[in-house]
Amino acid sequence: MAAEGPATRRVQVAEYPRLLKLKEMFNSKFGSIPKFYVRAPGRVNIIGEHIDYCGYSVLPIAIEQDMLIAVEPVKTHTIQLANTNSLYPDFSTSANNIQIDKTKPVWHNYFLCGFKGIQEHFGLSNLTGMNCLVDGNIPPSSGLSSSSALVCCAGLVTLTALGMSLSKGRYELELTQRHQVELAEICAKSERYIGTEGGGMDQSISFLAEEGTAKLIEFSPLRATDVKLPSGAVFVIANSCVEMNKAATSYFNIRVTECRLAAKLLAKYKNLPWDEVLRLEEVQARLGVSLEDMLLTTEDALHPEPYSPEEICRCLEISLEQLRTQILSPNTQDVLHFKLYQRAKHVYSEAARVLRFKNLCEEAPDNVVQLLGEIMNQSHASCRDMYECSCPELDWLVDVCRQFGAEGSRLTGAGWGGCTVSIVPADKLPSFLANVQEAYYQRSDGSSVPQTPSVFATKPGGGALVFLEA
Ligand code: ADP
Ligand code: NG1
Repeated sequence: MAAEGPATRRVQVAEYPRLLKLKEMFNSKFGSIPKFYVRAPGRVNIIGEHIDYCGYSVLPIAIEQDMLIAVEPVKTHTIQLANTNSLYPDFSTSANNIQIDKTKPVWHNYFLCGFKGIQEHFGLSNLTGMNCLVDGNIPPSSGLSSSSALVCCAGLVTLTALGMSLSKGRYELELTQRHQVELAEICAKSERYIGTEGGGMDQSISFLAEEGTAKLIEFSPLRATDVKLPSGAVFVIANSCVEMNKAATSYFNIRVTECRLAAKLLAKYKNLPWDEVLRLEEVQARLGVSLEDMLLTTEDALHPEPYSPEEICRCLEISLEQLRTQILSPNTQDVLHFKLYQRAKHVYSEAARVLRFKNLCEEAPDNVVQLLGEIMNQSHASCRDMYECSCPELDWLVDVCRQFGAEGSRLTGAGWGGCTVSIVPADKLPSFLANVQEAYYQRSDGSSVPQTPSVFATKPGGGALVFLEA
C-alpha cells in the first residue's frame, strides 16, 4: 500500500495559527471540520522572462506566500467554494458540469481549471463534491503567480479528495517526483482554460520547488535541477503596486502570438517545415545551432518594423483566414501590428542570460554577485525595450532599487505592472529595505502607500503540500 508521499505532512493544526484560523472559519462557514488542507506556493522568477512558452529554461524560486485550501469531500456532487477574502464571493457548481467562461477571469474559474485538469486527465466522471475554503496571501496580478498557485492548489485538492474517496477516507496517494511533474503538466495545460496561453514555469515551480534551492526548469520533457544561489546575496521582491490581470487583457497572448509568428517566419526563412513549428526553441533545435547564431539569423530574416497581418500572410503564403483560424488566438484576431524581430531578439538573448546566470552560480567566482546583477539588469532592459512588458512604475522601481544598493534589478513575472526582483549584497539589506520603502512607497503626496509590506527579502521555499491533521 502506498504510504503518505513526500508531499504530505501530518500536523497538529493547533500549532499552526493560519491552519487553525482556517479550520475555525471553515467550521463556521460549513458547520464541519476540514478533512485535509493543501498549500501551493507562488514564485518569483529570478531570470528567464517570457521564454517558458517559447520552450526555453527559466530560473524561479518558490516564495513563502501561498494559496491554502481547507477541504471536506462531501457525498453530494456539489463543489462549494468560499474565500477568507471578501473580495472573492462564494460560488457553487455541480462537479459534473464544469463551465469555465474565458471572457470572465473571476476567481473561482482558476479553481475550476485545476479541478477540470485532474478530472479530464484521469477521465473521471461522476466525481463527488467538496466544500473548500480558500486563503491566499500572494499579492494578486503582481507577477508572483497567485493564479497558478490557485490552479495548482485546486489540482492537488482534487487529486487528494479523489484518493480519499477511492480509499474510503484514508489518504493513500503517494506523490513521488514523477507525480509532481505530471501534476505540473496537467495544471499548466488546464490553466489555459482561463484564456491565457502561458508556459509551464509557474505550475512547475509550485510543485517541484524545494526549500533552499532555486530550480532551473527545463521543458520537453519537464524537469527541475537545483541551482544554488550565491550565499553573499539576498533576493528582494518589491511591488510596484500596479496590478495587471493577464486574463483580462490581451497583452500576454499578443506576446505569445508574436513569438509563434516569429518562430514560423524564421523556420520558413531556413526552409524548415514552418507549419509544424510553434516555438522559437524548436527553430534552434531543428537547425542545431547556438543561441548566438539564432540572434544573427533573426537579424537576417526579420525586420525591426512591425509586421501587418497581410505581410505575415505573404511571407507564409497563407490567407488571412488561415492566419486567423490556424495561428492567432481568440483575443489576438484584431491585432494590426506584430513586432517579430524585437520579440525573437528578447527570447534568444534572455535564454542565453538564463544559462550564463546558472553557470555563474555553479562556478561561484568571488565577484559573482556583481556579474549576476549585470545579467539581471540586461534582462530588465530587454523586457523593457525589446519585449515592451514593463511600465513607467516598474522602470522607476528598478532604478530606485539599484540606487540603494541592488547589484541588479528587474521586473519579474509577466510584467506591465507587478513586482521587481533585486539581488542585494547581504550586508546592505537593512539599509536597502529602509531606503526603497521611503523612496518608492512613502511619496510626499501620500499616493500609492501600500497596506501590506511591499518590499521584502525572500528565499527559496518548498513546493505544494497536503496537510493531514495528526
Ligand atoms: P498573477 O500574476 O498573480 O498570477 P493573474 O492576473 O494571472 O496574476 O491572476 C490573478 C487572479 O488570481 C485574481 O484576479 C484572482 O481571480 C485570482 N486570485 C489571486 N489571489 C486570490 C485569492 N487569494 N483568492 C482567490 N483568487 C485569487
Ligand atoms: P505571471 O507572472 O504569473 O503572470 C506569466 C506566465 C508564465 C510566464 C511569465 C513570464 C501563466 C500562468 N504564467 O506569469 O508562464 O510566461 O508570465 O515569464 O501564464
